[in-house]
Amino acid sequence: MATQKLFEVIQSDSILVLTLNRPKALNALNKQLIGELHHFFVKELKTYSCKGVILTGSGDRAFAAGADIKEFRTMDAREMEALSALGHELMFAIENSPIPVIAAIEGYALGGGFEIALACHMRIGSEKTRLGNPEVNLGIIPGYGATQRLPQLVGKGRSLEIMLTARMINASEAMDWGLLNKVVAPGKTVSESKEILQLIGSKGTTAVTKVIDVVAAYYNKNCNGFQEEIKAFGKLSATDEFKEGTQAFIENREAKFKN
Ligand code: DAK
Repeated sequence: MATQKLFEVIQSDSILVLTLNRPKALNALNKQLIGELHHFFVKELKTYSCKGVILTGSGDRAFAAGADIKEFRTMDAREMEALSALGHELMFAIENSPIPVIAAIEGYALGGGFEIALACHMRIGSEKTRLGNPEVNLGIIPGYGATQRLPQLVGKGRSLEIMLTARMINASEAMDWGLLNKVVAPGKTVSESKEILQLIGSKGTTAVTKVIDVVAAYYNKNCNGFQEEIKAFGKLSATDEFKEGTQAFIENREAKFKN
């Protein structure tokens, strides 16, 4: 019997909505789910014609309540290492996706679930959103990049507070700290994310991709972000998008980019 997929992909109006689909386990990330997400972001995404991706969880209680604790306590060191490699590749694929990725977070995003959200380009929460890294409660540390990505968003002191106390951050605090881009009513995170992606989708695709690349360069120790910006700027000035964008300004009309 074929194994049932643990996430579903629905495309509408050039936006892909990816839904983690283990509601009974609060969408906890088991090996299969990490594997499927990895396959999607590393292999399948490039075969779609789309302007944005939304990652969300099924049900109204959780984006994802972390790694599947029941499964990972049964895994040996070799399996853990293999999962670790897969998980890190997945997070880098999300973070470096040329297409914007937004996490639409209803309810809990904890541990590995929070780490996926941190790898996304933006995070939209609801009043019921709760974020946290409770790993120290289990005698481990975050393993999918939160030790590195969380300080990029909230700085060292707040990152240490989140990871050392394991306490959950509510939506208004997450908004104040810059963890969430916007807080909306429960049930509205996907529609809000769609609106943002439609707006981004009306811009020049190459410029959008370059913004993602060059901002990522700031956090890449092997890159000089300023040099990357200079190179990207030069390349963009030779594109049809640049011609159309500037022509539209002169003609006092909306730019129509051929994306
Ligand atoms: N894993 C497995 N099952 C989970 C789960 C999880 N993380 N979270 C919830 N569930 C299951 C519960 O066991 C329960 O199942 P049944 O008893 O109904 O069968 C069902 O989901 C509903 O949960 P609750 O009954 O607990 O619901 P409550 O509303 O009372 O509480 C909660 C919600 C989110 C506060 C609570 O469920 C909770 O504390 N969940 C665990 C949160 C957590 O500690 N998450 C794990 C963090 S550690 C790795 C890299 C990264 C990681 C691992 C490995 N490598 C590099 C290899 C990541 C680690 C983590 O994420």
